[in-house]
Amino acid sequence: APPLRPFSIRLDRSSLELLPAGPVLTRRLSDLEGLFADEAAWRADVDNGDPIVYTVASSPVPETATELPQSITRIRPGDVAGELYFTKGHMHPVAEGEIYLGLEGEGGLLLFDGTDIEFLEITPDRIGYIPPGWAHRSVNVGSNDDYSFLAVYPGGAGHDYGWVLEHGFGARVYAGAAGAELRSYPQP
Ligand code: PAN
Ligand code: ZN
Repeated sequence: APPLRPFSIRLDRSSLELLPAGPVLTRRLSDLEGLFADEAAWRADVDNGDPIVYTVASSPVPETATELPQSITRIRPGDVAGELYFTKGHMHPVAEGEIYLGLEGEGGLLLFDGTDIEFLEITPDRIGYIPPGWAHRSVNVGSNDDYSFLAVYPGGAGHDYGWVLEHGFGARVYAGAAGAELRSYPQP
């Protein structure tokens, strides 16, 4: 496909929609198989309504090399046996950077390079920087509200979800008495 012509996109501040809109992806709990620590609790919640965990609404910019796509992820509040709702998480196989801009709610950005763990707090108007070579997962750490953010990433970077199944994230995020708790686990 030829490169796009210049155009602008409106971010509707009340609905947090991108206009014009592109494809929207919906991830239910059943799409997150093998990712939550408590498998039995995950299964029970899937059988009991299989709730939507997050949506990803893309702009019309395609994921092709040299283009710069954007999307808005909205994560619902919730947990599986105390483990807060999150995105699947991925590594970009072509090592390139990415930015997230917080739009609503309280989020956490869990980053893992296979050795080191970082956890960034993302609230409205805060930008999180994801350097090349760091797998990333977003967590809704708020107890009642959606967490939404805008992502801007290189269109040729690709998305490797298998990396996460193999390496994990080095840590999990739980609802604690005094807010979200990051619990790291031993590395294999
Ligand atoms: C984001 C993510 C989005 C959904 O746009 O793709 O938040 O998370 P998963 O892709 O891990 O399900 C991004 O990081 N793009 O590169
Ligand atoms: Zn990414």
